[in-house]
Amino acid sequence: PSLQFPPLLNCATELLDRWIERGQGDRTCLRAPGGSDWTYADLQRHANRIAHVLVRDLGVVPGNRVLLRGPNNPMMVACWFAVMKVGAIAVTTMPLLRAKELGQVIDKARVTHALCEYALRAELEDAARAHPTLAQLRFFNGPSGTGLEADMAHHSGQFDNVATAADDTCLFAFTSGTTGQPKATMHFHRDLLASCACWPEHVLKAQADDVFMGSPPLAFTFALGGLVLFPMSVGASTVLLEQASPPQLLDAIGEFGATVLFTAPTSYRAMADGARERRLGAPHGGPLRKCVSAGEVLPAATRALWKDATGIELIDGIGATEMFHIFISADEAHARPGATGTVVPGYRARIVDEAGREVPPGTLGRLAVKGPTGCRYLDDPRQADYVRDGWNYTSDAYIMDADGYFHFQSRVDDMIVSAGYNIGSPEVEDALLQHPAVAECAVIGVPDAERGQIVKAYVVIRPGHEAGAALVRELQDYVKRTIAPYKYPRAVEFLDQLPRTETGKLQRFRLRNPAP
Ligand code: 3UK
Repeated sequence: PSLQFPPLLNCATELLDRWIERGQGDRTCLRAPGGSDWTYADLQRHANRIAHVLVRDLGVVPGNRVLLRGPNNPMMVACWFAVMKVGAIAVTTMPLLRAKELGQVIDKARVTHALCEYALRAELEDAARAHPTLAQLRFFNGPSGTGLEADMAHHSGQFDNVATAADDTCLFAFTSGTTGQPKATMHFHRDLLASCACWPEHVLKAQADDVFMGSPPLAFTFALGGLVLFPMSVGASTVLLEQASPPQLLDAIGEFGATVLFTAPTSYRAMADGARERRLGAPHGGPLRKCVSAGEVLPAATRALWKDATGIELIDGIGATEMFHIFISADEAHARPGATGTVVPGYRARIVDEAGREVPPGTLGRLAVKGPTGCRYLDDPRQADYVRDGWNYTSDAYIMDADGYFHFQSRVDDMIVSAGYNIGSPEVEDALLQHPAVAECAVIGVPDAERGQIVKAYVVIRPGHEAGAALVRELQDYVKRTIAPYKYPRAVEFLDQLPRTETGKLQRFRLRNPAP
């Protein structure tokens, strides 16, 4: 794949129809528990029929915004490709959104049409009643012979894709909103194909016989890339799981023989014991060979735990909805504990100070990136803050070392300043995670009259340990022995679970301002 694209380009043609043109339509494409496997030709036929429904029955024209809503399953992928084929814009939404949030999405994206999993229809129907611009809804995976599938039966499995421009928008992806109002980011057909040519090509290096699997919802671009675009760009197959809690994921890895896995750091941590018992991992003779972690900082302790359990070195990568996918990462051979990795070929990255000037290696600053993908917020004044001179200014505080490895410190707004010291939460979290009593933890700064802020840790303990003053003291001493003592948590609170988004991200603002 190259980063040069012709003026007319449709990502469905490149990722899906090309395989049939090349006589490879019989390759397995999509698999799901309890369902039959779909070949590339099956997916094409489904997507083509849905494309006809969109154009002929629902009146979709290029540029219309089509909301997609459902768990990760083959029909969702067929709907997504159908939207690409007709030159419309896919507006992907997280399955857990309620009517009020769906209403915000409908307004912001000016959604006129929706394709939705039957089981998730109630909230969308409520939202559509309150937002009548969304006039056309079709439901799939409902009672047999009804809904979208019934309409599809009237149409041909052949469809001529709309000749979209390479820089026509095809996707509105909403940011996960760990803080503030969600923003919509716009991506072009060529952005998605450029993404396939960068990180997957240079870092992941998957092959046609790989079996992809993972937990994030397809509305998260980490999953749209990792579970749909990247496997299909190499002709591999992907297993779609509607539910992928750590135990469910462990079972599915065994059942389907997954070779490439995408999930969040906490999920690797939760699966480690089970993975060890099942002897998952190519070094132990199993099929699993590549494990990708993104969405949150990967603690060195979690990297070590997974390596010990499976023999597999995790591939960490930082991506962002704004950039579509991963731009700093390291493959198994180049991974360094405590570092996200080096810049992905195709991208440039640098660390800048408050004034936007590049700082020398070893200096803390804000991460800025530039490359073939980039941020375009839909109708949002924050665009001017995020993109300047083609550089995308992330919200992440990083240090680049002399070897060009990037070390995540914290989100810029989460940096703890205590008695004049800068303290990044991940470092304290990593120290705590090495203690046998700690299942999960989160560290934030809380206001303190004397020090400005103090370090506070929220800890979920493992079964068999007891919360209390003795454990607090033990954890504090442990951190003091593991990293610079001034970083130890002066406050420790035990919780049953940590507040997280649907994409596995910690919601630090909910720890700072607990709901009443
Ligand atoms: C944080 C990380 C440390 C970081 C994403 C891969 O997470 C994704 O997109 P979002 O828009 O969030 C972006 C923010 O999440 N983050 C993500 N990965 C890492 N921090 N180490 C990491 N490896 O704060 C970043 O700014 O939800 C990840 C691919 C596509 C994505 N959209």
